Amino acid sequence: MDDLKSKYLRLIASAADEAAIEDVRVNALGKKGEISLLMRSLGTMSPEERQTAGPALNALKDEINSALAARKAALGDLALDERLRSEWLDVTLPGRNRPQGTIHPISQVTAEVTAIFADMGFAVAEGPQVESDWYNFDALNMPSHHSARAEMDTFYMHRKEGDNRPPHVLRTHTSPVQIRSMQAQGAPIRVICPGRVYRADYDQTHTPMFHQVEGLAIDKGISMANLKWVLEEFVKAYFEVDQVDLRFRASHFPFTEPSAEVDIRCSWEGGTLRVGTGDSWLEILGSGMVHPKVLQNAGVDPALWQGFAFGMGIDRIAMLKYGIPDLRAFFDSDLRWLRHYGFAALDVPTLDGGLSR
Ligand code: 2U9
Repeated sequence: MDDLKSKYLRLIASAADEAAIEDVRVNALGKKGEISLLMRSLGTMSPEERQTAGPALNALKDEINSALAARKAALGDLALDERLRSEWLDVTLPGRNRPQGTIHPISQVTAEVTAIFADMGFAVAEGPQVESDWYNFDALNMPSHHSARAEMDTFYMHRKEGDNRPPHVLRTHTSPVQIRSMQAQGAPIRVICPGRVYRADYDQTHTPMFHQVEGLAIDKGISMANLKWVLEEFVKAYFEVDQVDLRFRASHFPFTEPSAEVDIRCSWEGGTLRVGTGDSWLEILGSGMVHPKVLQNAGVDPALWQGFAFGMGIDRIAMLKYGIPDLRAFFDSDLRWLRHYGFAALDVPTLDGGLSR
């Protein structure tokens, strides 16, 4: 009996879970268990033998039963301890409200440019990316024989066989939006038109889709002087410097007359751009006085109204301001690049709060 007792107490102590405990119980005290069989053999003993073996067997059975119960309770405690350890939660930790995504540099720069021109009284207008060739070309003083049209590497939409009307195009600039804005609201008007534009061109400095922002101001008595002031204010605010030097170089665009390309004074010391000082010039935009034919095409009388327009590449000015070396990375959706060059979602650019932080 002592052998049985130590054997079963050892098995119970080493039982690792409830199933193991149950196995031990069946082997010892089940119908055909070792101790049960011994108890059944009491009937075959002499009365004297039974008098000592009976109470001893009962005591053994009780001891095994309470060892089983104790082991079961201990395993339950261990399981509870483990759950308390692994499911522990510090409810005093602050909430984790950091957004997962970032604002793409192109969205950031569009917001910055919009904030600057909004402060000077310009509204924002948007329009379709698939345009008729009239809005994209003719209205802008680029008739079908015009060489500038051929130079624009235009994407043409498909026409059904036998339909000889000129095909629609993916707009090559946002200028059609200014035409639509003038048609809708007439003069005076001040708008900027940011958005996607398309040209069939792909190399280190060109992607088939890129972003432009164009501006238009039409009123009575507007001159190049107003253009120059607006652009100076823009460049100072955008590059976050107190002083800039602009250089207007005579140029030619079909939709403006006279036309000028605008450079800003800068330096490239140590490979980083500094705007305002230095001996280098950096081209950042094109501009001019809106051609009278363009005003007329948009339903505005050029004898009463005149104004200026300008256009720039958002991708290009984003690269310059934020030191982004490769244009094509803008459109790769590379998460590491987006985390590096992206902006915090809650930092909305404003002139008083700061454009970029
Ligand atoms: C209307 C009248 C005139 C918009 C203008 C430019 C000059 C210009 C380029 C800058 C870099 C295009 O993205 S880019 O390649 N743009 O140089 N854009 S004047 O002139 C307009 C627009 C609309 C009704």
